[in-house]
Amino acid sequence: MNPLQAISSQGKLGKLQPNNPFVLDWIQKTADLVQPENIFWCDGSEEEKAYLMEQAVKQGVLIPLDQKKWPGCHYHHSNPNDVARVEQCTYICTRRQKEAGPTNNWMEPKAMRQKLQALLQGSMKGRTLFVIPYLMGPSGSRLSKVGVELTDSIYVVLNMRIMARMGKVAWDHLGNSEDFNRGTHTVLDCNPERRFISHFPEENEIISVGSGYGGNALLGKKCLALRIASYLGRDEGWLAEHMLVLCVQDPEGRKTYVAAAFPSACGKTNFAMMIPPHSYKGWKITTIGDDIAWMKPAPDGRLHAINPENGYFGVAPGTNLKSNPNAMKTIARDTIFTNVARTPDGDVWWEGKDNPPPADLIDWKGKPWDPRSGEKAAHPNSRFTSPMKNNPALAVEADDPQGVPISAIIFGGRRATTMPLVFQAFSWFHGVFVGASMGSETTAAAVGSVGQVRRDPMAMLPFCGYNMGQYFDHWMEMRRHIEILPRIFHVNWFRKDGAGRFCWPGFGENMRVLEWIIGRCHGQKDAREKSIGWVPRFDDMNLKGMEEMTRERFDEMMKIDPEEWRNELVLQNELFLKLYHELPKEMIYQRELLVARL
Ligand code: SAT
Ligand code: MN
Repeated sequence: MNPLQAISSQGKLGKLQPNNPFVLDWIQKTADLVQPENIFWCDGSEEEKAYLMEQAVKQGVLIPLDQKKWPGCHYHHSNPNDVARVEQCTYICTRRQKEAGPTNNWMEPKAMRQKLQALLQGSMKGRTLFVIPYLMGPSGSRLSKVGVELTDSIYVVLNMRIMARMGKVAWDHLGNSEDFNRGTHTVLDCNPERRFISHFPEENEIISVGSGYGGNALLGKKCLALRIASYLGRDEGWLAEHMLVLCVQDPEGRKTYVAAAFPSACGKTNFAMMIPPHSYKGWKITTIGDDIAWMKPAPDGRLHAINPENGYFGVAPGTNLKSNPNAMKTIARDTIFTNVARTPDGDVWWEGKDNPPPADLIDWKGKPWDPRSGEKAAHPNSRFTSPMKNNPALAVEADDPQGVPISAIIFGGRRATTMPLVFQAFSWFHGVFVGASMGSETTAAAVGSVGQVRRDPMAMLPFCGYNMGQYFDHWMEMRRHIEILPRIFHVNWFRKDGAGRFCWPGFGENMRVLEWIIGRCHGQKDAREKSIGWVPRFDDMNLKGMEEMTRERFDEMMKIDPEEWRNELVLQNELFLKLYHELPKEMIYQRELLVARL
């Protein structure tokens, strides 16, 4: 008899257990350690969802919203000490420190396991251990990966079932294989002193303790789909990237697929769901993914991308009918809101929502909100978790096991100065350098100061599961395996003018930049060669209908200021020096070339 049955007591639901001996053995060992009262095998069904929602509401973990206004939607307050990713508690545990590299926290795997063992011992006494089998990526894709998360958080289960394909689909994909990610998660007493988000890439394992929030706890997302996956991708010849993927369809019906990397909370979800301005008749944007792309060279010679996720974990503040109408429709049902503000009668609100704040608002900490207090009602990193199938602009290709062929890769940061609206790299190697030297202002998505420019290579600084220098090398090495290389671009929606106003309106108007980018990919748009790359001139871009965008304003937005660039080179060098021992020579050449051109 399966020994696990002795402690599985959950009636008729979630009976779906696999026969896979590796799964059973590992779960038994974990259960022996954490000593749960029950084991609940999640099957991802609607019936199970209804049951778990009811349990979560009973336990006060979720608060139902007004079901007329917000059908199927719930609210969650997190612990106020647990509201974002914690980079200082995130570890890459490889045998050699060099493997993790200077940009990651490192601990020797044995030492970390010992520490965690002590914390996990008996940690689920009197609690239920949920077994979450999940598949990252479309069913039947050679790029998809199976993970199993063991967690004591019902909130995590309910979020994971939105964010990943959960249940039988994962067991079927796995079969009797040993090739799955082992994820153990427990909230413990949610004490920041006992918070460790630990990755063991050599064992394809994650152990996360002490946090129940987002990227710390939904292990399929940043932990597996970026940190572990980037490590696997290096060894298996593919890329796991912090990128949205979208499809641009032009009036002739031609489809072009674009991947774009921006740091957390810099508008990836908005860009992925963008609605073109009125003047763009016949143009359409559809969403493949809004946060993560797995990309592998395909037999057709192109780089193909899938979105490993099945839902969106998006930033709520600033989301409204103007900034992102598709997101507003997506979150209108079956959504879990975390740390936004709410009203006693089950409505939600956040800074930058369409309507002014309703009376009687309850802030993200659960206290009555005083508009004069100067405090935000919603936490700046408050989130919505929504199924991607709710997105009216969902691409038909989102579920395609073949993925989509990428024509353009865009890197972008949040920069008040220095970086023009857009430029194109001269070559793949130059593009890798542009991504590698990227900087961006920090946001509320991670604990720490906000608004400081830091180097965030390819928006992967917090997510690269191995040595960043080797990661650049892997990017360059990919060139040999892709026959038809995507073109590489850099954008900055956030440059400010002398008066401190944004130079560019952003949102739907970004379509104009996208049109230039895909025009470049198809050899249909002109540009001028400048020191930093190919740059559009005023007449190269479609600016029709933008009265405020005069030639002067355009030139100011596109300006390459020698003083600012001197400073930029110094900042870039700080990261490169840190990575010096593993930095590919080509990166140094690219830097020298840039210095010479400037
Ligand atoms: O909390 S998450 O890491 O999932 C969101 C983000 O930072 O991108
Ligand atoms: Mn992200």
